[in-house]
This record gives sequence, structure tokens and C-alpha cells, in this order.
Amino acid sequence: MHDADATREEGRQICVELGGVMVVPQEKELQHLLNICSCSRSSFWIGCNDIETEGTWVCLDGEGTIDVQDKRWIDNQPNNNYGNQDCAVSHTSGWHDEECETTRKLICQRSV
Ligand SMILES: [Ca+2]
Ligand SMILES: [Ca+2]
Repeated sequence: MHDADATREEGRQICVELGGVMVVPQEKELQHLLNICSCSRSSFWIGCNDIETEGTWVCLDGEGTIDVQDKRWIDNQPNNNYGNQDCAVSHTSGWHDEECETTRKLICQRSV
């Protein structure tokens, strides 16, 4: 986990510099593990957004778009609050859409 909080775009760049991408927790087990990593206190960016088309959530890994069937939005999310929440954040309870300019923790993933 990156020490400082970053906006989604800063986070994306940091992950690229580290040779990876923003994490996309596709499996329940990984989501659970990440919640433990983040000490259940922090929320962190995940690699999904609806920047291009409102309401169409796209998740990206290093190669391109990935099909995440089991998106773990909490109830009433994504709600595009204030009309501009286009980036996904994982909280202990589940995923929220939030403003991309907000600052959050960051977990990058890299293929081995
Ligand atoms: Ca949105
Ligand atoms: Ca929201």
C-alpha cells in the first residue's frame, strides 16, 4: 500500500511507475485479503471507472478491459453523487463511486 493518499490519476501513474496497475479485486478472497491489508480503516482506489460513459463501469488491468461479474457495490452505490463520481473506491463494507479528484490510499497489482 502506498503511504500517501493520491488522486485516482496520481495513483494510476504511481502504479505504472511501479510496473503495475491499480488493483482490481476480482475474487472474494482477494477482496477479503485487501480489506485486512488496509487494516479495515482505509479505503483504497480500485481500477474501475465510468469516466467515458456514465453508468458503464469499466475495469482495467495492464492488458485492457477485464470483465468483473461480481462488482461489490454496497447498497445505493454507485450513485454518481453530485453528478460526477466516476472512480471506484473499496471500503470495508464494499465499493463506492467517488470523485476521481478525491485522495485515497492505493494498492497496485503486478503480474508475476
Ligand atoms: Ca459516474
Ligand atoms: Ca457514490
